[in-house]
Amino acid sequence: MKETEVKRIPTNHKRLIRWVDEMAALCQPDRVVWCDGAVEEKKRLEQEAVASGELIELNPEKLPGCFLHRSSSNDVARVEHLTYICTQNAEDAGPTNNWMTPKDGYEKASAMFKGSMKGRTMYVIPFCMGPIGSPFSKIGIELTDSIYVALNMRIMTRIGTPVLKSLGSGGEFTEGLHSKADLSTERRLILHFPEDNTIWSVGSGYGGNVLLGKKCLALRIAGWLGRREGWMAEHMLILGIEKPNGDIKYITAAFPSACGKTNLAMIVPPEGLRHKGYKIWTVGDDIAWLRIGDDGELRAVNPENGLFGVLPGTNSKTNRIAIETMQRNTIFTNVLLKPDGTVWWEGGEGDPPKEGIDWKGNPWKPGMKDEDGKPILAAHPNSRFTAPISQCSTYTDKTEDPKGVPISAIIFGGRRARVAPLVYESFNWQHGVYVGAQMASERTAAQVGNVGEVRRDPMAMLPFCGYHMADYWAHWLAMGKKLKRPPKIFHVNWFRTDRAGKFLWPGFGDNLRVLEWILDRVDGKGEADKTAIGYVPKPESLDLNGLDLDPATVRELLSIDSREWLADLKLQETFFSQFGSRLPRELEAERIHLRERLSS
Ligand code: GTP
Ligand code: SPV
Ligand code: MN
Repeated sequence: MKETEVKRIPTNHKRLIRWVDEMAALCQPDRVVWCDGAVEEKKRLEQEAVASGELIELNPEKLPGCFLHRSSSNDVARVEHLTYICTQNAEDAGPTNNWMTPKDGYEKASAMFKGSMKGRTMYVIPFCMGPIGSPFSKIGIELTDSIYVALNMRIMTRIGTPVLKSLGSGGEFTEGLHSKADLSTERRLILHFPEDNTIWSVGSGYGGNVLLGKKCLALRIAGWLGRREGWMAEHMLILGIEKPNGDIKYITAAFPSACGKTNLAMIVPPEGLRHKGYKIWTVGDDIAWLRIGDDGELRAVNPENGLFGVLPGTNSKTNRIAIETMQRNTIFTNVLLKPDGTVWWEGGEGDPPKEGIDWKGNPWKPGMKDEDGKPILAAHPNSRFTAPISQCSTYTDKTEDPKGVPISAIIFGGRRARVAPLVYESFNWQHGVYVGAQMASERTAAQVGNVGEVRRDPMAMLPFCGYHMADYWAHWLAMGKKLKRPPKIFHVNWFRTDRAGKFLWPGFGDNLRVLEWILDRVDGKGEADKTAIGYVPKPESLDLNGLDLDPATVRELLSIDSREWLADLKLQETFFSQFGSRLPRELEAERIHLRERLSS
């Protein structure tokens, strides 16, 4: 082993220094580099990554400060089957999580980490989830042998010396260890040890598997902490809608991965509603930490500092703000490289380019087929961009407010070709928690698995709830009781289709028409029919001005088919049955009431 070379240790936090030493002894890097977060460091890392081929510099005139990264082709999405919660008792992880004992977890992963950083640099990245210095923020340290991870973490979180200062000589932090190791799926594990405030990730270099502040800390570990400390960590966007009179209402929305959070978080009002003068403010696009403020209101903070957004389908018609945001200082992952040093993906700007280099690094032309006759994609379906959230033109400095923004409505939503109507409102908080708990959605490319298959995904948290799902629902119910005015809870579905599989609802900017109705309901206005599943808008209570949608389609979008719902309820009952007596009786009661209402 080469003698580990440590440049300079910028902290006197003894436990931190000892832990870094121990992990370096395990992984045996050639060098240990503490990241300070400075601009010079960013430049240096970018140069190194370009020299090693991990990044490709894009056209500096057209896309200044932008880079392309190609991940290993077996490493393109979160791996839920390799993601574990490691607790002493299996019951604490619950039936929806993979589980190992901490002893097994540490042993299995240690064998993979052993010597995995030989010949590499170990970066020590101090990062803060939430504004630095806020009593509600959480600090983590990620040790990684990936320069790509280091560069992404500095966009996605607040990193470097200010974080170490805030940590002081004895502060609490989440220990995060990551190594790409050999990128083999056989030796890949994403392990959470909530009892030790520790995350170990090995064998991947991509997204939520390795940006440990994101799903691992800000959802799985934070959820565990939040349950003890009386707050919630949720897979939600946070958005402000300002009326011309200056009144801003904030909402959160939980949709499963690749089901429209980033898009809704920076929604552009459609032509037909422009005259109403709404302004949109983006507070967060993926994760919300929810707390009860001193005033008894629900408040939301975005713990992140950047966007890690889906690219396919993103263009200036569907999401103009995202396209503008990614014109500089952005890392593109797994997209097509065009001859002019810019990038493209399916559903991106304009027609497919005549040629380029695809996400795997091979020459590409439109219409190319693989040996099975399937079209060869220019970009991977889960290709993504990483950009600072502050570059978003709808960004608001409310994102920096340590107390968070007050929430008026919570929206759940899924990708359902059938069953779920465009929008409905729950009867009250308890029913709303049930609506979230019974949610289902078609699988997307954001995780390895069968795209399109319908699965229950409660509160869009199936892959991210770091403890027993039934206890998580009990926590939701308990939080509602503590709130002075619990926000109203809604459910939306932008993805209903006709028999030919075409979306019935135009989606994107037009979703504001649904948000308008939701805000009306919050204000005690907006007309609705009381149905078996909740309040559904009367067609005339949606402002469809400028939208060419025939009345039959609108009726279809808002229709509820009891037979379909009863069939769906069966699947939901099967899902609930695995929670046994731990299922909160309030949710069981809601389920029975729904069945009765649908059957009558
Ligand atoms: P994660 O980052 O994985 O958590 O995803 P997300 O929930 O932020 O999803 P995102 O907004 O990135 O959208 C995912 C895909 O859905 C993209 O291809 C979008 O173009 C598409 N999409 C978003 N909103 C709509 C909509 O209202 N209608 C339709 N048809 N597609 C949408
Ligand atoms: C998701 O899959 O929900 C994402 C992307 O937001 S990842 O960072 O991979 O979790
Ligand atoms: Mn997400």
